[in-house]
Amino acid sequence: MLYAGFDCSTQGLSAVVIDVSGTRREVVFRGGLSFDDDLPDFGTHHGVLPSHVPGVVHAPPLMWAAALERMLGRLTAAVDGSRIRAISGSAQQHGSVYCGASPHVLTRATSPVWMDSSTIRECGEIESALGGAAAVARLTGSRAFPRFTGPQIRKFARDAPEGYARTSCIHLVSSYLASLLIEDQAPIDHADGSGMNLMDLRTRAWAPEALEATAPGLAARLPPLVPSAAVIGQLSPRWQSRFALPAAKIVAWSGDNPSSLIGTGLVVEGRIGISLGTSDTIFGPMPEPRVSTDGTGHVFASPTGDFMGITVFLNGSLARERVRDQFGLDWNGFSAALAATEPGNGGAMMLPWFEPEITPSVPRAAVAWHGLDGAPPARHVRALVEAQMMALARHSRWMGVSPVSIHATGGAAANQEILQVMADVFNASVCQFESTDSAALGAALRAWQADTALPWTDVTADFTRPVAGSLIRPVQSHVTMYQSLQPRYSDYERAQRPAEGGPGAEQAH
Ligand code: XUL
Repeated sequence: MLYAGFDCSTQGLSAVVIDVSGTRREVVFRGGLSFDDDLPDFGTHHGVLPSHVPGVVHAPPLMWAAALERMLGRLTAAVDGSRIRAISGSAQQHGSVYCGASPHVLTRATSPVWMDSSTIRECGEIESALGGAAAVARLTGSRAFPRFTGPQIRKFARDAPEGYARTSCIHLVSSYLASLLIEDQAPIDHADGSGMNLMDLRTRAWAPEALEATAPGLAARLPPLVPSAAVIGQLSPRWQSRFALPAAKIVAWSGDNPSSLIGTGLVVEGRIGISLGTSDTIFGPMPEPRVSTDGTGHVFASPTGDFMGITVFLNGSLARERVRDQFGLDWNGFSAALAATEPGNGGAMMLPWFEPEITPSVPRAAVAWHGLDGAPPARHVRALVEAQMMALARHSRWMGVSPVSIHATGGAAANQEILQVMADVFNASVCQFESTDSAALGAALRAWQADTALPWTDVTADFTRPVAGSLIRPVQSHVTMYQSLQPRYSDYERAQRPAEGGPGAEQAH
């Protein structure tokens, strides 16, 4: 029995097929394609279209559709497609696709994606209409964010009223691709629906007041919401005959972060994930929909039926690379610098806001160093990594989760010295997890779980194992030291943040 999962990310589309026949638990296919390289006719650069308008970042939905078709071709050339029982998928969150009566008809040629930050005005308007940022966060799980779908829809309805009038159905990237597979308008799942500023997080229904505050006639243009484990239809006859596939069940597609939660085994409270990528992200399951009091985190419905919290820090590897290059180091030198310096760094600190930061909200780049004048490069490196870990810990407290174990993913998770600082700051054990295609794997696992209703721990156990030998335990003397350092770090962060304003700005605590 095979289950297939896709992930349509910013820069490419990947797929994973798992074989779970009998006692087998095996990944039998992994594939990925790059939008820029494999579909050059769409003219994207890093998966998005060149734009001259500040803050506007779009991509062509037909490129995602072409990528899905091409990947299905590769997949069926590699595995026996007739054994596929169910298919699900995930996609970059927040992006919106504007369709007519059929998902094959687009009423807007391009889709704003999550990197688009052109809707600051709309965020302000939506927040005012709904009683402020905190009220929007309480209702939808996040205050209004420029990349979230609601503000983007509002902008389209205002800037292109005719296009909006011709639009019958507004999809997320996930539900758009699911629609193509069933050749009908697919529903939006609760998890990806949480990234729109339109869904009532507690009832998991569209929030009428949020729809009202966003655009006229929006209720009629949104597909229904369904649980992430819903079977939404069957693979359409066209796909079946084109690729010799059976009438496989199509399970609701979801967002890449919710799918990655499953694909990295974060299905038990007390486990959290920290992804050290271009940006750093901390995310994990939450039993209750607590919302972020400082306005920077998000709560989404989780594919397991619970909730998940996620906080994004823009200056992740971006900042690590800047500091590495500033001192002419390579990654080995970076690790050696951490190994050669003392936890706490003799009181030296930094704030790594090389680019405007999402968490905490820092609207303009503003790097700060303290106590490091004339200090050797190694202490700068330690100051950076400690600052990043302190920020991850400080700005995830709102999730109310005390992590016992941390699943570290992303390129920088290969660095044991960074993971040691993480373990010491969080007072939790840390393991490195493979995450190259955690969202596509999560989608395949979701397809299996939806088909069988097996417990999540059974579904994830054999597919989400830590990298052998990667376990790092906290050192108690370092833990105590970092606990005493947290208030000083928090004061320093507060003092250094430039005057704020606009969406994403922190509210009073
Ligand atoms: C999450 C977010 C990104 C995209 C990337 O809120 O905007 O992680 O989902 O694909």
